[in-house]
Amino acid sequence: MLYRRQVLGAAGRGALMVGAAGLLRPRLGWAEGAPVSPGVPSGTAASAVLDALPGKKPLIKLSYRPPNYETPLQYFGDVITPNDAFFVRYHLSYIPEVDVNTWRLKVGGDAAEKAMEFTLADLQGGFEQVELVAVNQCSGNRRGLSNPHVQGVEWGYGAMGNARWKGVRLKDVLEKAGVKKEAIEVAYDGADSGVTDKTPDFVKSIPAWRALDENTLLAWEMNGEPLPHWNGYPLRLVVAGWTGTYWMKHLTSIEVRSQPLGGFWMNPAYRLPKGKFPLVDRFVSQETETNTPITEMVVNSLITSLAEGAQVAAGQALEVKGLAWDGGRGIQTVEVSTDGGQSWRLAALGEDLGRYSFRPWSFRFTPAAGAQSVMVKATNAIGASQPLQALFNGAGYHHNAVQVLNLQAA
Ligand SMILES: Nc1nc2c(c(=O)[nH]1)N[C@H]1C(S)=C(S)[C@@H](COP(=O)(O)O)O[C@H]1N2
Ligand SMILES: [Mo]
Repeated sequence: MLYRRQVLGAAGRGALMVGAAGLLRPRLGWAEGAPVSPGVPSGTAASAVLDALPGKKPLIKLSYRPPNYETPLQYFGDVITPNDAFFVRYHLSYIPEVDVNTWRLKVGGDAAEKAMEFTLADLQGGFEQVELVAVNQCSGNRRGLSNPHVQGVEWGYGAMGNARWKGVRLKDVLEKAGVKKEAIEVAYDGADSGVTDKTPDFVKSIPAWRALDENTLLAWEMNGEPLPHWNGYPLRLVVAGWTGTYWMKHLTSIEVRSQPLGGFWMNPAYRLPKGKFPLVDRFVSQETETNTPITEMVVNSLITSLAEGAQVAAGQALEVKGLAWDGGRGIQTVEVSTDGGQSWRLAALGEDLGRYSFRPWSFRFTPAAGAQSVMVKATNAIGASQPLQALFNGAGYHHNAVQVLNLQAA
């Protein structure tokens, strides 16, 4: 029912490219369909189109069932990503439109003192309300840039967004039900499901310590509005700093557990080879000899004011703008190189909306005539930075290689 493709006008995608994305569309490198990121597999570039889900602006459609829609670069000019341009990621194809009047959140589990049920009004009225600006980024953001390419949704740069989330602390709700000493993980489920019984339900868990962290929220509001359907109406989990996989949408139940959660989406999905990434947040109850669940986002940055291949004026000062973010330690510096990485200079950091937010930055330089590259590298408060080459892993997670943007100055 929710899969009606909005008719985008007789001229279809051609008109959209000029109207919605024309200004950012470079002359080189991109295929016909949609402004996909340079470097994604050619099949993806050829088949991706701009398409609007109900209530959303045209986004880069990578798949329709389940809906996977990426935010085009043009919407990252603001530090807060607009709700109607915020990316959409689902694993399962049956996504019910939740009726908030009959919707309930169940809280229980073998490591909870008692089982409870909450309406949205119970949550809104029963606990301290909090707001937090935080980046929601898919573990597989930029997977399409993996070298060699790997299987999965071939995301470019836009499987992420930054929003002001409002809700209550998960901790406060769990404490109302009572958390037993033996609690090891907190698991949860959403209202969506597979079309057949064979599809494993999307159920996830986080360590108990992370569930009790004050920056883990049950959120009903995004940028001052109720959550859009496609971003989890009426309630979603916000696990600030951790990748999007833990940010369950259309949340229906929470289980405090004395045993680790099993199931496909915990293992083998969303795993990283052990020791490959500089992990800080560990998820010990799920670790194996060889791998670990993905946890917090790695340090990353993006140039947002210019697209790959853009033409710029030689001999005139050019302001380059972008965003930097990490898993919540906070961005310390952003450095830019305009000489292929030989020398790096500090960019100016913009407004600080908190350590889980995108941090805007800007940098001025004067391009000389000809081919000109701009590279950007962020470093966080604990000294973690971005590699020149992405650390390869089979699922294409945590792609945070230093971006190299090629411009033409004339
Ligand atoms: N119910 C439900 N919640 C979900 C998912 C899902 O498939 N179903 N996908 C997760 C993943 S992998 C990501 S990256 C984020 C994406 O959030 P968004 O669609 O609001 O951008 O939602 C998470 N929450
Ligand atoms: Mo994801």
